[in-house]
Amino acid sequence: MHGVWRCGSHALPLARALVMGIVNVTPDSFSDGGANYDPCIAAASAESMLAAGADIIDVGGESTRPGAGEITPSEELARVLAVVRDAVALGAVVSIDTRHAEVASACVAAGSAIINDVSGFSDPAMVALAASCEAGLVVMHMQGDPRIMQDEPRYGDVVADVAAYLSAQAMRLEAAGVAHERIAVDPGIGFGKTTAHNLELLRRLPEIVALGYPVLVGASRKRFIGEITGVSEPRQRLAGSLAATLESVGRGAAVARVHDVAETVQALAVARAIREGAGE
Ligand code: HH2
Repeated sequence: MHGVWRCGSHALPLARALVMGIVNVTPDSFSDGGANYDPCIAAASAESMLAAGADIIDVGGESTRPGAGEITPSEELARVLAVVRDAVALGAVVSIDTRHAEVASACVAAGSAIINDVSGFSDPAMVALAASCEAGLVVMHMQGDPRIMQDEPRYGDVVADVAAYLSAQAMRLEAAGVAHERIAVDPGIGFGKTTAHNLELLRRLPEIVALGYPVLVGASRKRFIGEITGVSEPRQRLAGSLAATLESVGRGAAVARVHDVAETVQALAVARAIREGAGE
């Protein structure tokens, strides 16, 4: 199954995996230590990720790091809006990473083509917004919320539970009038999951792919990589992140959400050439 992911005026082809570059306009992201908190630096990061081959730029203004505090939607919007505008002006397919309908709505009006909601469109205001626009949607699974999600997460069968949730949320969006081709799903690596849960989700990713939506995986620099390897500094987890991306794409992931775009593009090109004999 290939087809396209419809995101506003863009129809993103799914014949090869797409790379989504992460721009966190936050002071406290676990993964980059706040390197892109200054909007000018964030816009420059977006530009270099595009030059390195990013298909999508994901802009976020709220850290969802386990235990992170919440900020108001207006503070979040003040962080992201200029960066979204700059990235749109560069011609990027821009995704807004937010749980707040008010932030998503303003960013879609500013040209964002994708709403990436780590709370899985559980807020009716997000569903209403999704139904009222043409943006692509990322429906992510999270158990609990960022403040408490790592306090002893429990599942019956983690893959079956996550798949059932994603399917129900996607059907809810479709029932509200959202076209199937606008929806992508994401198992939410690290969101209310132990290392064993994350590994099981990645190993059995084809069961999520079988739902019939493009699957996005965000494993880049995450804590489970540190737990497996003993590497405690997130910025030192590139090699582990590449391994997770290649294993995910090999199991059918359509989109890789990553910090290190150039390295990911290179790794995916080689893996694809080996699989398909399609070297450049
Ligand atoms: N992970 C993070 C944030 N947003 N969105 C999707 N769809 N999937 C993910 O796995 C995902 C996400 C957390 O990572 P990061 O943005 O690097 O860190 P922080 O939340 O601390 O800013």
